[in-house]
Amino acid sequence: MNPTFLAAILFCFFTLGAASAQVKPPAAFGPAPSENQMRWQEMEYYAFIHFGLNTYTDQSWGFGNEDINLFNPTKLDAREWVRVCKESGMKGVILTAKHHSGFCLWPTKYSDYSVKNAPWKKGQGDLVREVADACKEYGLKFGVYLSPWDRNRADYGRPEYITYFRNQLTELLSQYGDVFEVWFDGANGGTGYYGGANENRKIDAKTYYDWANTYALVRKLQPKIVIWNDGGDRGDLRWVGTESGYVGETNWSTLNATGEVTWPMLHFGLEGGNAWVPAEVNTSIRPEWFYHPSEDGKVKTVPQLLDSYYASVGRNATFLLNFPIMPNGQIHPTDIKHAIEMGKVVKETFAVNLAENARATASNTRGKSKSFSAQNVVDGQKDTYWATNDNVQRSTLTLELPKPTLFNRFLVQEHIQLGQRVRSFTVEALVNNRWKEISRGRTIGYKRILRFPAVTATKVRLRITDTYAAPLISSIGLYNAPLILDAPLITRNRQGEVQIASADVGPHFYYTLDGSTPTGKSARFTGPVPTGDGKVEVKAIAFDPSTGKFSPVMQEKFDICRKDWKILDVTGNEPYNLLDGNPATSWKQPGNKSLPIDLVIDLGSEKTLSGFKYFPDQGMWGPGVIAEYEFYVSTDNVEWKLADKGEFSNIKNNRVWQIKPFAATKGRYIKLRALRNTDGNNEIGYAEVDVITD
Ligand code: FUL
Repeated sequence: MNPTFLAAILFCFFTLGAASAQVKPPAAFGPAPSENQMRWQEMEYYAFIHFGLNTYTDQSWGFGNEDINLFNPTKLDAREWVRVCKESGMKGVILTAKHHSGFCLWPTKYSDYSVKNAPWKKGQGDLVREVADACKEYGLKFGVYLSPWDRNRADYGRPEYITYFRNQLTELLSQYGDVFEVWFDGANGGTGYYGGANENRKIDAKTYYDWANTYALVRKLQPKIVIWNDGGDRGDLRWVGTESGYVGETNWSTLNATGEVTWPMLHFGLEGGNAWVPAEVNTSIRPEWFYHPSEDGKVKTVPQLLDSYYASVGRNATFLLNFPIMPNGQIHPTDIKHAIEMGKVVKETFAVNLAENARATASNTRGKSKSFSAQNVVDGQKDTYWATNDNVQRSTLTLELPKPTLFNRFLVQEHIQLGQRVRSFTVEALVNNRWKEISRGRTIGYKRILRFPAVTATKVRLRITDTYAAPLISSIGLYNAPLILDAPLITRNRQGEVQIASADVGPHFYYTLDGSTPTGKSARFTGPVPTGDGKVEVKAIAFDPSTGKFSPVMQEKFDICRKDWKILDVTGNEPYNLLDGNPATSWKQPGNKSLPIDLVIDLGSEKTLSGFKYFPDQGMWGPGVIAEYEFYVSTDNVEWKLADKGEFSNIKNNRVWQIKPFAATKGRYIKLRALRNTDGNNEIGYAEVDVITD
């Protein structure tokens, strides 16, 4: 036989034989990401930049008539912004090309309200170009925010505006190279300048923008883009229902393609939904999106930023962190410092997978095939995965570590290209020869990172306890993150129990109740500490057991316990948020009241009162911060004595504890009367209210 012919036959025999022995990959389950969504998801962390005329007027939302001559940054260098983003570990930048005020950061042909008429670079500047070019130079992706709502345009609300809006989109999506994401903010309609009309205009965000055709235009101009839209048709991504920097712990990347999207759907996704709409967590490094000098002291700390990282990237979402730009055109040094430091911690934490040399075995492997073996979860390849047979509901993957290993993070990823499947799982570690559950969760998705106090283990196992279809796990990582040792937060609840906590998980806390400085020999905090009814001074420190380092000391003085206090003339439990010792919870007076608005509390028995304390709501929207007050004391809730009155100076800019001493007076009832708030409306809120006795 001709040897070439024989070789051909043998070749066919072996290749076909091998192919028939091959185990088929699992079929997709439910919706799955598009290539664009997949590429976007893998970016994980990227920046928002808010800059515009609002920066010069100290506003959150410009009215649309702000003086264009104000826009004159003198130290702007977009390359520097992008360098900071890159150094912080971010993979892209989304610029507010046009915010609600309508002012455009590029010299659009279609409006005069843009940089071309501003003093900056004598009208020759194009900030969109500068940022897009800097992104190219630094290897970051570029995205744009184009507000659908435009408070400057005379034609806003009429069909002509849609043409204008699409013309602008066309400029942005065709003149600046690749755009990875477009952001269509949901805020829509309301009062505005509107070319001098100065009126209130309402539109229906679902129909007015004709999203179907707007999206078609976007996709035609930028085939690789993802669309974020909060106000209209389903985009490629979803908002998570809060701007505070976290998504639900359980987070499905699905919604239904049509129908209403409720808040829980935004925050947790919709289990079993028929469309792939993954979550993007957007938050600002400061309370607000645009720069306000009053927030220079409120830049999120490294632990707070890390917390958001774990509550976004670590929960199957991406993280979009905003930098407000200062009037001089720069990012504030504190923001730079915190962002870079946070990026460094993330990089160091996840640099080496402590499980990379582990031997992985599984209770079940698809067709017993090597292609789907457990070992794939630690092979460093993102496209290989462990899979079980199709009908397996519960399964276990065990990692045998070469040596006892200390870790406090567990990272796990599903191969989401074939759908999000896992519905619940636990993580267990073999510690001193006994299996111990160290964490558990419901969803995994693209990436899940669990935090827990450090353990030393020789084996770790992932137990899939419920899943829609065979679990496809593409990677598992173990890491030992350095603990961030900020001075701990000390609170005392209504029952008089003291709690000590920090942004990180894992530090030990030591405390004293006698005024002495805590050390590693002081009482260790293991749970709420009862402190009785009286006053108490608590000092605490955090300690990292793996480095032996301590945090600075935190000190708090608490007055009498508030357990017998009753808030009068209110219903439900929510008002008691203002007595719960937790500065993050608050209560707002019902909206139908007009000023002055009273808060009346029965202290349960007569006290000698010598002052009061007020901590304003820390929320961003309508917090109802009291600016002017009167404080009354009564023994019988009938006759009231004015104990103090005045203003909370600078509370608008700095929402810290307000402490107001007054001449000692006896009473059982107190009344905090709000005369004015910082926003000139009737909203009144409280995060905490307390008294000073004796
Ligand atoms: C919000 C806007 O109204 C804010 O000003 C900011 O741009 C933020 C990212 O989205 O809805």
